[in-house]
Amino acid sequence: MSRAVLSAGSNVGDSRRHLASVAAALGERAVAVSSVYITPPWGPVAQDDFVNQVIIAEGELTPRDWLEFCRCCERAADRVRVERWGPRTLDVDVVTVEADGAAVRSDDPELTLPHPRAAVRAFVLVPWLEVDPEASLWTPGGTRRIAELLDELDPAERAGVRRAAAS
Ligand code: PH2
Ligand code: MG
Ligand code: MG
Repeated sequence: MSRAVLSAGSNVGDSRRHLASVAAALGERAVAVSSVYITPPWGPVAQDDFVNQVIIAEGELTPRDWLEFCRCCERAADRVRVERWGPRTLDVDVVTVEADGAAVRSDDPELTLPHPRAAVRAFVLVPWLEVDPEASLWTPGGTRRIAELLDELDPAERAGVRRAAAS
């Protein structure tokens, strides 16, 4: 059994429906689903706001299987890869995988674990904190509580991540 933290984002099409498709595909493997957050686009591309959500999932899946699951969700949302950091119907990233009680670490460029940018993205940390306030994350500087990582971000970045009204 492994436990994965997945981060989903969308800013094209029916974004709320695209996010909902991930938890639906997980079914009973979804053990915690955060609220939906409206988040300003991070990165060099000017684009619409995203909606983001974090899902904690458990199952008899390897890290590779979780990656394949994410890609399958993206394909089902007709995702096309146009531009790095650019607009997308659905992006589902594997943030961490815990197996046998330990965080899996991987330098595989296709699946780097933990996700190398998760520790500095408010749109990942804020929803994750909501569903697992005690969570911690391995970083090159040591294993850190995600609440602490959030405190170290620019307050404006944290404040930009707003919980959406329930739909
Ligand atoms: N994903 C990106 C680029 N920028 N910004 C926000 N707020 N949320 C995202 O999920 C996101 C982004 C590419 O993966
Ligand atoms: Mg991705
Ligand atoms: Mg991403």
